Amino acid sequence: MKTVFADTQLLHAPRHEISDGELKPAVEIPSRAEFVLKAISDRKLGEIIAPEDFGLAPLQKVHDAGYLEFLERFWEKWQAAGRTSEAFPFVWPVRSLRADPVPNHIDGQLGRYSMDAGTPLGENTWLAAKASAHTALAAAKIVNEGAASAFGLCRPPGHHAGSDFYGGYCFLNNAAIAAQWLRDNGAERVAILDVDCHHGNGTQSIFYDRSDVLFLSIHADPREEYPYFLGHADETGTKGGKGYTRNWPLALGTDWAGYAPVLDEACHWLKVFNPDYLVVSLGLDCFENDPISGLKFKTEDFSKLGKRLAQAEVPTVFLMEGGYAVDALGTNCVNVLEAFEAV
Ligand code: FKS
Ligand code: ZN
Repeated sequence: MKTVFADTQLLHAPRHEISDGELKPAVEIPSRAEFVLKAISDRKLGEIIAPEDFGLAPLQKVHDAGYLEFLERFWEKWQAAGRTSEAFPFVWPVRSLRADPVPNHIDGQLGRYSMDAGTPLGENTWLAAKASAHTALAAAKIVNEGAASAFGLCRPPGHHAGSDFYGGYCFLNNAAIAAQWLRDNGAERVAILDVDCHHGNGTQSIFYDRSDVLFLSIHADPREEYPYFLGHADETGTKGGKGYTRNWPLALGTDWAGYAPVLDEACHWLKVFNPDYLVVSLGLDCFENDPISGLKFKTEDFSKLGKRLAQAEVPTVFLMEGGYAVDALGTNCVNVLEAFEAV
């Protein structure tokens, strides 16, 4: 299987995040990608290639123009305001406040275009996020050209980012951008299966009223786990998209024995939908030793996941999302991809 990765993705190097009520060392760090690259070459998964430049058009099909401009110009404005460190929002347009007009002040814009204070925005965030999206697009293109699968080593991740907001370490929704690009390049139906331990709220919201992109997500129950405000079982789509979103919130502590039947159910709906392509939002944070999440996969369970996904027999674009047990991240990731190819 080919892997796509751009060195530019390493330029987003957050130092801190707000987590557990304090400023802590960031966990979504460049070395995550380096550990995965090392496992890919050690285990000879296949060639690692850099993405071509897809420009902004495929990003504009998914994201709000004002939001993209905010990301692109952020650092310049931040510096003009005399700020030098990475940025965190501190005020949001919640219930009874107005999201529009978008404020002129950079602190207002940070709140308007974000969902949490756990996602630092820095000097090179835009460049790295754009490269991560291009990695997703290049992986989609490989599969669109006939390969059975491809891996986009996306980082920063994407699934929490909505049309006009960032959060959960995500800025551009790589999976949504890839799925939309596949739709625009010949596919009639695209399915997204999100197996990250956290609900893919951004991806769900982008496709919530559409029947051409199926969104399936298995994740820790949002009553107990980030992102807290979306991902419940009764969210199944709206308008023409009714029935084209499905969520399986799991109890904290769920292991492979509890997960496998749910994955079978998701694969059933995948089969019913009969997509031209499958995009997998591949979080590796269901791992038992992951420092920030509550599900209990063992290393060998990631191989079982890869094998089960292969049985769906759909051309598949894997895009990395979360996973923070850095020493095991490469092994767990390649376990999925290798097992997928072995079927
Ligand atoms: C733990 C605080 C956790 C935020 C968790 C974000 C999860 C991000 C992710 C992604 F794939 F997007 F990276 N705070 N004390 O893993 O879903
Ligand atoms: Zn996650």
